[in-house]
Amino acid sequence: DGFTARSLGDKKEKTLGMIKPDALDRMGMILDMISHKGLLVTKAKMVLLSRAEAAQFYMEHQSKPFFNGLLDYVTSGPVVAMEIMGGNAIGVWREMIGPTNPSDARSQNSQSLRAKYGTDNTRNAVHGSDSKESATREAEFFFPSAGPSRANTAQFSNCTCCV
Ligand code: IDP
Repeated sequence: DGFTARSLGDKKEKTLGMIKPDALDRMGMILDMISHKGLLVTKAKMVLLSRAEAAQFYMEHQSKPFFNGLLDYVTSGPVVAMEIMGGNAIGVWREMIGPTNPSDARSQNSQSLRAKYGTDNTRNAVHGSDSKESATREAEFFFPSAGPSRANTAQFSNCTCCV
């Protein structure tokens, strides 16, 4: 039987995941892992971020020494943004991706996504919201609920079975 949003019952916490440019060719495996954890991808979009958009997404890091390198990296190719839903989705997805630095990830749990697909502290394959507040802000960034369409992103009507 297929795994549907209906079977989530009241376990509908949302988080925002992003497959970064270096891991785009791992998308199939990443989607498989998400379903195996009992989470559901309820929205997805492939986007080539402009530098200004990337700076907006990562605004909390604008004063960090790695900010420019981070913008170079996340604008180097398309990313896939995903709204991921399920019980404790924020925590489960953070656990699945592992720590920021892939070498720490490899020493902690070799099965995490950053352990498997990350290269270094910048090129770490995936993103995940770290709190309810950032999940809301980041989901709104990629999947705005209202307002004018963003010029460079395709707008799709979203399935309403999960809301
Ligand atoms: P997180 O993605 O694990 O939440 P953050 O501290 O929010 O980590 O950093 C955002 C992103 O910035 C990281 O995923 C990584 O790509 C990059 N980054 C973080 N710390 C460093 C660093 O010390 N050097 C280079 N890049 C970094």
